[in-house]
Amino acid sequence: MQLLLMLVGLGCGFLANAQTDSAPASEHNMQMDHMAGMKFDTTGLVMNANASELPINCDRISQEHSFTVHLGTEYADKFPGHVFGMSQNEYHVAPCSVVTITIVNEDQVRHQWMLHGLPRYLYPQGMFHLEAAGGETQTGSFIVPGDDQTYLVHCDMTQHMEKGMKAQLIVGNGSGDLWSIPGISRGFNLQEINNILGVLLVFSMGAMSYMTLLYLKK
Ligand SMILES: [Cu+2]
Repeated sequence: MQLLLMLVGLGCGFLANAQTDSAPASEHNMQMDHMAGMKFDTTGLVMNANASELPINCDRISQEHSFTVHLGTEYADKFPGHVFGMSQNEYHVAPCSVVTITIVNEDQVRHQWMLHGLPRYLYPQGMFHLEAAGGETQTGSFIVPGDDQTYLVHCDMTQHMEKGMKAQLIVGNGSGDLWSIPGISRGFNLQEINNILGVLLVFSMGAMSYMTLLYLKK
């Protein structure tokens, strides 16, 4: 019995030591991550934030833009067939501007505001990313390059983009609308393509029957 108590005591001591040892290490990691434009905790995360380093085709910050975006099922109501939504599906910003995004997650599930296509020498994987746990808010900034470009914004949680969490950020004059942006552009319509294929099939069958008849008449 005494041996058992000793073993339990040793085990607890080891665990307590492990916890006190790991606390400074995780604080250190948080600081390191913060320096690289990253911040994460139980409320969510900010990844690749950058409000000071200029893209190579910018010689100064031209303007500052701020947007507060609400995320949740409520914003899907006006778009039939959608489940999740964003309060804003299009953003217009000036080339070389610094853009600050605040997301307010009104759902209980996690949501993201993820922008793709930024220069990789400034933003790892070309991405700026905010993520908020249910009921939480996150804020982050990034600087857009100097050319006219349309960037994809979406939530990358499984099926959230397909169910409505998709937007576009237009720098300058942009490079054309992306497809399937709720309230802005049309989606990829499979039904329409099926209809066209159906008409072609009927037409080709008719033509073949006519030719067969002509052949038989000979
Ligand atoms: Cu989402």
